[in-house]
Amino acid sequence: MSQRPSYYVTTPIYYVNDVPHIGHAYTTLACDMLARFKRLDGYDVMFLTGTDEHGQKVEKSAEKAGIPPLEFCDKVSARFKDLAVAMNFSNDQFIRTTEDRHKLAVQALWTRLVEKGMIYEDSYSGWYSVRDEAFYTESELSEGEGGEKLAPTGAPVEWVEEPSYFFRLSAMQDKLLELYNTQPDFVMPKSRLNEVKSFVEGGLLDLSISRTTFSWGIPVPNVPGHIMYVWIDALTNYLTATGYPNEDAPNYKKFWPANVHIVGKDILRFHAVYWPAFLLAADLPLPKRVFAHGWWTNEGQKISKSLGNVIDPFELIDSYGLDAVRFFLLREVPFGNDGDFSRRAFVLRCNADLAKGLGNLSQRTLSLIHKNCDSAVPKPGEFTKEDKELLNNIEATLEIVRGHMDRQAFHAALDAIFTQAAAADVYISRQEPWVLKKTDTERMNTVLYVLADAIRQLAILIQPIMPDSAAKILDQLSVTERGFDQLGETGRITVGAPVPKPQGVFPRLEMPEDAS
Ligand code: ME8
Repeated sequence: MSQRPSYYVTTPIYYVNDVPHIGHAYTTLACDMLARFKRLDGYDVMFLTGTDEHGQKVEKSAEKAGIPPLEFCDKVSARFKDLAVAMNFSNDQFIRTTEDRHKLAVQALWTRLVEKGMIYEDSYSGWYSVRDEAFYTESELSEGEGGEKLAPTGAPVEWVEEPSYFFRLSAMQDKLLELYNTQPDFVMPKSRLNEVKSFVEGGLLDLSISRTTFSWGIPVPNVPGHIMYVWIDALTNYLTATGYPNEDAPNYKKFWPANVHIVGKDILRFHAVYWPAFLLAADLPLPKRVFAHGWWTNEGQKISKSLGNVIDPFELIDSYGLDAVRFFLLREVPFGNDGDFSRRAFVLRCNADLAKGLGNLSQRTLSLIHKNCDSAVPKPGEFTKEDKELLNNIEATLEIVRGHMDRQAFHAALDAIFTQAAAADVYISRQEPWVLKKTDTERMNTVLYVLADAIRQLAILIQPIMPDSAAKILDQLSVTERGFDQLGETGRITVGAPVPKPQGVFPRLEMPEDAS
């Protein structure tokens, strides 16, 4: 039986009211890098993504498209699945909230909350935003240009009056504050924890969790006419995928509670307040962390359909290649901060770190080996201090990267790896193997061996972010064992391994003409 530790990472499930854009690709990419890293690091991983298909917003979008809601959901959900393929996401499951297994899980959670006395019947009258699928109090609203009421997100709100079931959120205030105080890593980054804490300290109102004025949702058990509020439905997906309500299901036992829910800052309150409140009330274990990342803008502007500046991830991949897209999104902006997308920054970053950096280093090294060492990894002589220093520093990078990955500091993890690629670049310039070719072939062999092994290790380390490019580099070095246990001396590159004429892995990108 496998003794590997488990790791469960989730993305938000995306609304199918609209096709995927760069923001959706971004969150799932971050989870993908983490999932791939953990697998290589010996964990048994479950990585979940999917689509959120109920609620008024989706119902209205289907109406607008003139097709029944489920048919509409099938279509848009398929686009998110296409995105997962195009982005090379390694998700273990793709959940849809219209699946029967999910209905079962949500209804079971509801029944459990009823049994615990946490749900009661009343009626709701107040403001609701369909765009945000959220309730707002009068004091949260502002006035738009035409005098209309607006949610803090800028979304329009409407007055709603209907019979509704309520969740006793107000009763959870102390328990939530205790959670934030005893487990400060429950919400990251820290600035977000402070935000959540002050929201909860401000007092919590009970939450309306059923709707009666439309029908596109999961029915409340035993109460005709009521469907569940889309957020109690959506959040439960994280449990559904583990096999809940069967608490003996192997995946429930292995993976619940989740290690981290990675979400955008827009939906922090739902994940860091409502979700733990539901779970605490139901007496179910809490996820270990909610990480809220920042928001991408496009050349300084909010990304929106009405502004016509939505960045299409499929188009980006076509223009620049998949791994450049994957690399840029996580390398450029500290995870947690907001980021501005610009093609100029994209091209500059990818050319500096990939084409000129790691790409050039491996191309030069492999060509030198191919030409001067009979197309095979040469036998090294004694290692000098510089040789050992380079290889040891690269080997030590894993531990540094591990620390960053455990704090979802993806940019820092990449920085640590690319600092070593830069060190290898300094090494090749100092050692000048092209000069040694004429003066000291034995030393040239050692230098090229050291470089080949350095590149092998760097390629192993970049697998979570650029799996295809890493594979191309490792193929060219005839390296078949690619786990993190192969870093350092254990996996040293084999003398005599064939090195065919190298193919470029990271093409130089052209700066777009209109880039400022
Ligand atoms: O909120 N920058 O779904 P959603 C960064 N169904 N990330 C962005 C982004 C941007 N400009 N735009 C979108 C929902 N995102 C619910 C979630 S979970 C139980 C239910 C990403 O389709 C980011 O992860 O509106 C954000 O939180 C998510 O898409 C919102 O996706």
